Amino acid sequence: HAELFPPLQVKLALKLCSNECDQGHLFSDWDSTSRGDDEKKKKMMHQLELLDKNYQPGGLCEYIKNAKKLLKHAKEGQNPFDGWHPSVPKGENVEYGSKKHRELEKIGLKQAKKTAFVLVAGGLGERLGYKGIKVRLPVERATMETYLGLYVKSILAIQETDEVVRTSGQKIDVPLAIMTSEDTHAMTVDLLESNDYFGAKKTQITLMKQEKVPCLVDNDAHLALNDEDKYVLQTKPHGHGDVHSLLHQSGLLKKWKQMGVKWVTFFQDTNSLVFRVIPGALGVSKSRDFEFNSLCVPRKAKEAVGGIAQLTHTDGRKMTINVEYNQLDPLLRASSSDGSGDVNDPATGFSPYPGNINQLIVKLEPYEKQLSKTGGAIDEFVNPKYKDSSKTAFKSPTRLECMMQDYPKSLTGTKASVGFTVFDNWVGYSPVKNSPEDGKKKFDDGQPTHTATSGEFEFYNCASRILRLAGANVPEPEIDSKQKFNGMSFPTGSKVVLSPSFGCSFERVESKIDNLSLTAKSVLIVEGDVSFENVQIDGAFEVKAEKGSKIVLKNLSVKNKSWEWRSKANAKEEITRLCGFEIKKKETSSLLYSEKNKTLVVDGDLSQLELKTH
Ligand code: UGB
Repeated sequence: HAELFPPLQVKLALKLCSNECDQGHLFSDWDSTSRGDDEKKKKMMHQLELLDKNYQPGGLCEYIKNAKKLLKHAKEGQNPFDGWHPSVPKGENVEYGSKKHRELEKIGLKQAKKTAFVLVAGGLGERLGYKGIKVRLPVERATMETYLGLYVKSILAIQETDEVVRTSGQKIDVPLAIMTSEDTHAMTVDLLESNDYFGAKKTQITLMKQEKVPCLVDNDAHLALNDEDKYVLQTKPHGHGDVHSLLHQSGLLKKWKQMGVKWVTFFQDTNSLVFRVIPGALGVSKSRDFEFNSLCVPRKAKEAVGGIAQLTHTDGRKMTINVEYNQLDPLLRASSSDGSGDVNDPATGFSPYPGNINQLIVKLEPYEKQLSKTGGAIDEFVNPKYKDSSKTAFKSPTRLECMMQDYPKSLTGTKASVGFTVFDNWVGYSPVKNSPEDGKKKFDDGQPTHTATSGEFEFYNCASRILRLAGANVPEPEIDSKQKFNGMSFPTGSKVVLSPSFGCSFERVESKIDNLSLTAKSVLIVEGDVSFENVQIDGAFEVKAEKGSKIVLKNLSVKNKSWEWRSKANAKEEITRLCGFEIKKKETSSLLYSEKNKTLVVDGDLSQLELKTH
């Protein structure tokens, strides 16, 4: 069939049919098929060429070689941690709002402006059961801000702090790269475009699309063809670890280095709290000169977050690394004297291993150097589901995967300093990963639910607690066990939304509060440069100072009927179904000010506020 294809494709086909690659089965029917299939054959060669190009370094033959090795290890039951002994590593524990935290934030905010941000958003989030991309989900429904909107606005808020000046003396735009996939790319572009890039410049945001990898049918790493179409290869996502090779291949790392960027901060698609802890964690990276810093929270045993462990090899090598949640229990069982696995420490009620929330801060210069050597390749793993204990056949095709947090494995044996920073859950980690049904099972099991419902309430509760730490009088949230959302109850109280432009560090928020109190039924939504002096709120209050303008609120007592979060089961509308509630807005007091370079002082005069009855 050589005459049908360009020479490079013929070369690739011959390589795939070589003894080493052993993929002759892909073409075994070709002689007996009619000429009518030529177009399909061309498409298949095109797909193979793309798969070859996308798996870097090494192409498809390297993929097959790696797969054979990993499948052999899996069949033999080889433990990837053979020879490694786990122990609890030492890291930096930071109490939000403490003196140490304030100092770290001061250092970190300076670094934040020399940081490039990378959002991995190629996953579809099947566990959540949401049709769209996860970054389109609203973080909360008081304002309907999306995850992507919140992230971009947080980056812009960092950019706005003081002057953002580089060595060239020019103001620079803090860069954001987003890794998408075939599943999420078009919808991500659409979300950005239809929201005018959430106020960022188009050139500030770079999209990098990750490609899928071919599936494997057996232990000999034969590639899988589609059941319905023998000219199409089955493919699946390769995992978030692709982000490193994409950053390398795209040339972004070099570009950022030239711009004066010092740090790269990675984060995931749904964690509304991530930017609350980034300034402090950057402060830790800078002051301890960490080349790699994983953000962590205290982890409940068996929770679906990886655990950071120090692994020491029998030959003396050491590494501080994430052990993924499905591997932690067997590793701990194998190495403990009493066979206990992933269990809580009775003294604290948490696993002794800090939970990796996959917010990673790397130092750009050594990272860029290291990737130039490795091409960004990350240790892979395979997780085949076998038909039976003979481990000879799979239930369905599998594929190799890789994870972004495994980057430090490539640093083992070097002098690189790898560390981690722990913040409390309430301020650092609130992902939305599970459907209401799976969340309910976790709820019954006493585990965090990581649902759209918990995500929304945790967001409000975090802001309320920050206000409390800043001296405001906001009641602690309480659980009303009679009020269930999708069968689950959560701590709830005042619903507070502090937008990134109100303050991107604790000190900035604190500087805006001088005697503020809220009742439990209150809703407070603040955006922009707003300060509170002797303000009492018992109702719903939205206040917004547009960019460049300022509002000072003094001696005010805002009172109205407020809003209510009402439980609603089996709603037709998708988001309502995921959250299990709808918001009944009764009355809202609101204030918007947009005069540039001016300050509006509202001193005891309620008539300046608009009262909306919905
Ligand atoms: N993602 C991609 O961009 N591409 C892919 O191919 C796959 C995913 P999940 P999981 O912090 O909560 C991770 O599926 O299994 C993106 C860590 O491995 O949410 O819950 C995807 O869009 C674990 O150690 O990951 O586990 C999303 O943004 C723990 O830290 C991100 O990758 C856990 O997250 C994560 O994808 C956690």
